[in-house]
Amino acid sequence: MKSNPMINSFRFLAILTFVILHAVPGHGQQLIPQPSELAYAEGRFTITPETVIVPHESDDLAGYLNDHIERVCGFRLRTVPHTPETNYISLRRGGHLGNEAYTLSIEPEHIIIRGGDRGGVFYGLQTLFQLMPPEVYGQSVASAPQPLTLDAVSVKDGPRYAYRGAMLDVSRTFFDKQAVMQYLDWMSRHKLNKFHWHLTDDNGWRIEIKKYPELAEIGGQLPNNGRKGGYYTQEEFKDLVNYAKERFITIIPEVDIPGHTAAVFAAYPDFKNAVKFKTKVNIPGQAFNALDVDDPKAMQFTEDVIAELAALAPGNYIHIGGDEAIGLPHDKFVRFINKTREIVLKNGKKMVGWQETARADISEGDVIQHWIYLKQKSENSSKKKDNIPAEYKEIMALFAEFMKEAPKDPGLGISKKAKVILSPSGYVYLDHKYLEPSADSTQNAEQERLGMAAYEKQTIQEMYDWDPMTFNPTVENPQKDVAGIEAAIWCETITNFRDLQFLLMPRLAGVAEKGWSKVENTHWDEYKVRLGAQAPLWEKADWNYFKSSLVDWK
Ligand code: TNX
Repeated sequence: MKSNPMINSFRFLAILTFVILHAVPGHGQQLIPQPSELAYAEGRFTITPETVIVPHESDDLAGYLNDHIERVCGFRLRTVPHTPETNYISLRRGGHLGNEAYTLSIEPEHIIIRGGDRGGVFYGLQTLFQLMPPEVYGQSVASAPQPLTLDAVSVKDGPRYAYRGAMLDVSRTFFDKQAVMQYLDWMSRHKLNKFHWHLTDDNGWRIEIKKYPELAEIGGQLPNNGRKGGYYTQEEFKDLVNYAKERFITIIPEVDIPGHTAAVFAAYPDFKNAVKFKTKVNIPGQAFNALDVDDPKAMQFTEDVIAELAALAPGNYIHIGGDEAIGLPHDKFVRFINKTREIVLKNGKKMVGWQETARADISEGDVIQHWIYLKQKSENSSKKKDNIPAEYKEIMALFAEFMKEAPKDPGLGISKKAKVILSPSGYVYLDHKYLEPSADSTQNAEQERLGMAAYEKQTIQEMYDWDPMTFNPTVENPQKDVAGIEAAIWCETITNFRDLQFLLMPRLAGVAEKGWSKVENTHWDEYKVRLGAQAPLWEKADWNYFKSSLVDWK
């Protein structure tokens, strides 16, 4: 490219002035997930009010970029159809890059982001934002215009897995539309692309179903440890589908059936409950009930609910739950899943189920989610069992049987040609309590309160140190059979959005890195430095993250 001496000398002055105002720390050490390739170069580019955006087509993603620039710089850039000589940000496509892959190059004359597809451009932008000052994650527009200088860098990047998910349990604690939007923002910032929305469980039914209004009206307002009830109207659901789509996130809605259905029975007590125990059981998170495949009313209900959900969610997948149907006879469980799977397929969708669904007649195109994988570091789990009252014997025996079967599920599903999503609880269940202390003692009470007591506490390092491809020998050929990974946050101990933030971060960032980055680029010692560099961004976003004492927060 020809360079104009006038522009060059102006740029030199501009750089001198603005680099002092806006030097970006850490030379890109703040990127999470770590890109495949990253190289620093000489020089800098300064975004000024004269900089223009050259979108790929019409206004594609330029508005989104401008929203972020405005927070840092206080001005928006013009978009132009043709690439000028210099001083532009170009958003391009093609160049033999794969889906979601991108290159980002910041040079003194310009910034060029090239994506293999639109998702790739989007992720190139996310990387660019992480190189900007923390205001980029703030809520407001900069009050006075200020140019922004960025160090020259060249990034070549693409995902390890096509499926990079995060699950949110809105049943145990309801989160409104605004909170879900923020959750989606945080996912997209870390290049996660599947939002698994756990919409129903014992504690609450959270999605309006027109044919069964009591589900949300009664099942969404159950007494729930003093927590607010609530549900999403279908309109809100659609808004969130669109909000997610703008962030390259597909929504995978889950109705958890046949078990975990106390909210359904509360709304429709005439449905037959296929689980009957002699003792009335009260184990937190466990209501022990299940829809009965031999009850025509319950099956009509299943059919109607899935039809409405399929019409609402444009993605390919519906998650039917299927976990922990303890006390439901095996034969009834299998027939229920078989029937429900047919309903999902009939509605033009594919089925995802928790790993137990591998026990039914699943097949090619189905997906199972492998979750039962604890890391027991000590013997105190058996001690806990001794404390369980004698009248629960029947249930505990069934539980033991259930857990014995569980390690076979992934292999069983694979033998039936299903694909596997990895959500091993020991690594990606973010409702584990943090083991190491916080670097900030004002977090002690929260740390004590939040997370499931039943799990052994884990440090953030222990939960980061794993490789999805090798951790579990029951998945023999992960290259072929693993679709991707997914973090899960269950909300039994969470009472509000601040609590949720506390358990989500920093661990969600670590799971995102395991889903995106090459395995050779994910080492704790190096990762924790990048993690520490997130602090200014997360502070600016007013996010209540756990300040692990294992990390030097900047
Ligand atoms: C198991 S994971 C459950 C949930 C609980 C979670 C707590 C799964 C499919 N079922 O019902 O909330 O453990 O971590």
